[in-house]
Amino acid sequence: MALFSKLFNKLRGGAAIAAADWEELEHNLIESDLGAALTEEIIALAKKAKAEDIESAILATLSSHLATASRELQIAGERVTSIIVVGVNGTGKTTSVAKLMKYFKDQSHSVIVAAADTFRAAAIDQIQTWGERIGVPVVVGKFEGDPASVAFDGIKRATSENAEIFIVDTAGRLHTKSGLMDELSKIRRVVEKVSPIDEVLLVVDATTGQNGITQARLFAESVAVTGIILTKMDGSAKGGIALAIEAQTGIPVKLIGVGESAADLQIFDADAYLQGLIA
Ligand SMILES: Nc1nc2c(ncn2[C@@H]2O[C@H](COP(=O)(O)OP(=O)(O)OP(=O)(O)O)[C@@H](O)[C@H]2O)c(=O)[nH]1
Ligand SMILES: [Mg+2]
Repeated sequence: MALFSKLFNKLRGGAAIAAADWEELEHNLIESDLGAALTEEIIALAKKAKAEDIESAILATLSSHLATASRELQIAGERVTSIIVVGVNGTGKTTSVAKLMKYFKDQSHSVIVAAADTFRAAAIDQIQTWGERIGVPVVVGKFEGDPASVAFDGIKRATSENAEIFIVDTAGRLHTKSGLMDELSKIRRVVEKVSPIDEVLLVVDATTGQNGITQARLFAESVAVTGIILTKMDGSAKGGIALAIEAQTGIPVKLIGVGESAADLQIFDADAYLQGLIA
């Protein structure tokens, strides 16, 4: 990433910053998916600052746009922790659920998953296959059945078996389809009848850029999203997107997906991320 390294190196070497340098920086920031507003803000502020203050001013601005809510996955401890995974079609929800299965299993937590995507028969197979591979029970329902009832069966089983982690995989949906958004609320409600929900994780595909950010913003307006899983970061050199998402939604990126296998999940480290942007 190192979006600012050229500028900072010039400044450190005492060189003057020419108009072409600012243009190049602006171009790189936009290219990195940082977004127009944030790019403009950073350029304007850097141009105004004294040469010796530019580096710290940029870092402070970038930092000020990070989400302030906790980035840690909320784990209940005393009772089952419930996590619902939501997002638009094809963003990587089911794969992320598989990654979470492995993540928690690796920490010796007992995990149960509900396959609440009943819209496609293949979706049920997909999550079942992951469950078998990782060794996590997957509660399934009938193809085209009621997703909320699968979630309900899942949380019942999770509580009766004293599982520590319960994860619900949901079907892809567009935030504009109000019927489908209502269905998510219904899934929430039925789970909450049995046990509180700790996390609603929105899966966003990093390679969809500004479009993905808009989807995330609108999606978050209709569901109480507690964190973002930013997937396909392995396929995107556009490092600015995590900050752009946080700046525009205020929701913390908690996890990133860096590949298609169950092990390809990383905890998002905001400090290391910012250092990577400027280094
Ligand atoms: N490179 C890469 N591919 C990913 C990542 N996460 C998911 N994928 C791929 O993206 C495609 C879609 O993933 P799914 O997990 O099925 O996506 P989904 O959101 O469940 O899709 P729907 O249920 O149809 O909405 C698959 O080919 C995954 O292997 C990632 O972090 N990196
Ligand atoms: Mg899926």
